[in-house]
Amino acid sequence: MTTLTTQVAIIGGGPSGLLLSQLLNKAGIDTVILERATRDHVLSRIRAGILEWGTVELLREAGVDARMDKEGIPHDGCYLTDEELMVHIDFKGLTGKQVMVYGQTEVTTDLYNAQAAMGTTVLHEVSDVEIHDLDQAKSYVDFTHEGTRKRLECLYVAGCDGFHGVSRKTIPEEKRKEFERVYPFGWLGILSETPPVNDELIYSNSRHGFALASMRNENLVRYYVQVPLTDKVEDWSDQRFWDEFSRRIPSEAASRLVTGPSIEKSIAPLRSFVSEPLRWGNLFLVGDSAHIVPPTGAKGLNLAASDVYYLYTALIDAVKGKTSGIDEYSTRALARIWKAMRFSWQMTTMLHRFDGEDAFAEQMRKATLNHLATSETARRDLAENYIGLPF
Ligand code: RFL
Ligand code: PHB
Repeated sequence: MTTLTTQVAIIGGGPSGLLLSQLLNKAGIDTVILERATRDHVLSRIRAGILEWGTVELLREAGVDARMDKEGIPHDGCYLTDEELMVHIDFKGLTGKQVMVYGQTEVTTDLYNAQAAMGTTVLHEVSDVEIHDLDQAKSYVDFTHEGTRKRLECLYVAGCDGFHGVSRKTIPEEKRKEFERVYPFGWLGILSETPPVNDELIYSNSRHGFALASMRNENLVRYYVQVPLTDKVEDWSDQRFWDEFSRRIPSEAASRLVTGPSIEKSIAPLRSFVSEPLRWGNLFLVGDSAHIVPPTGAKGLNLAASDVYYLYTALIDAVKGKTSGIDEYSTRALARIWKAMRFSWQMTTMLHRFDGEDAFAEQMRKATLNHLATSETARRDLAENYIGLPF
């Protein structure tokens, strides 16, 4: 059997795995990334669009800031609206901080390029990954690559393989505690080469359901509408999407809407999920492999980044023999994860209509938005969470 050796084996070459690898390599620690899909496949997944400033700074630390600084768009605020109120959340004025509009596909592209320049081994199209000896001084990962079974020996394993990966499931079921809430709707998202309907994001709770107007650049929009879980992408022609989207955003914004063909269209279910603990022997879970948030708070990729921050600093100490950081990793990361869980759940509850909900629920949503409209303290609380709690 071909045997490779590294200090940190990284399962999954999405944003978590790539960023962790890049930061460890910069600190002189050797890594190998095992990724199930092709690079093109990873780069074709249109997902997050909003980076917290802490994520921006971590990307700088990783040395992948040049294109982000040129092409990313800092945003000072966003709008939350229902059919009566339009509330501006002035992030900059309330917290002194901004967020950055820069797509996940761009972050991942920059990281793949940086990893290639670093000479890191990234193996694509690996399958049947099995993680072994997590309770021993050294562990190993067996996998199939280019038709042969191979082994990767390592000191530590980072499980960066997303919600459907193998890492979390390697932790014995009786040792895991899982928390989950599945929401009874999904988001249908489209990408279209048209100018944004507004210069800041609009989160809109209309009587026809939720819509979000986001963007990637001055001629590329990312728009979403809440849809029933039973809907399929094929049910949504471009025309149907534009009609529905324009009746869900404020009429003044709709009057400026420029429509065009979609270049991507997909439906994502909404879920909150946490699996505890994040550590099992030499294995550490990072990002979506351990937790999922509904996209309403724009937290998924940013939580992956804060996990990476806690883990990479701890691993640097651990390879030098100081293990207090890896011992604390799970507790430190989970404290921040649960706060982002709460915020994402609160934003989702405030902005969506739930089938079969009672009149009380609607009044609660209205009162929450009304409170935001009239209380700077409430707006500051939202802004502080949106721009990202400190790592
Ligand atoms: P990923 O991106 O799922 O990457 C995991 C990688 O692991 C590979 N893999 C395996 N490799 C080897 N062996 C196996 N057995 C494997 N199983 C899986 C996969 O092929 C993949 O390449 O997880 P990661 O790296 O933790 O990154 C997490 C983020 O992708 C995710 O949290 C965000 O996209 C969530 N998200 C958003 N986050 C934000 O911070 N801001 C946003 O504005 C935002 N918007 C979104 C979002 C997610 C969305 N969807 C589709 C879920 C909008 C949407 C619509
Ligand atoms: C996006 O641009 O894809 C996006 C922005 C904000 C969110 C979710 C997704 O809350």
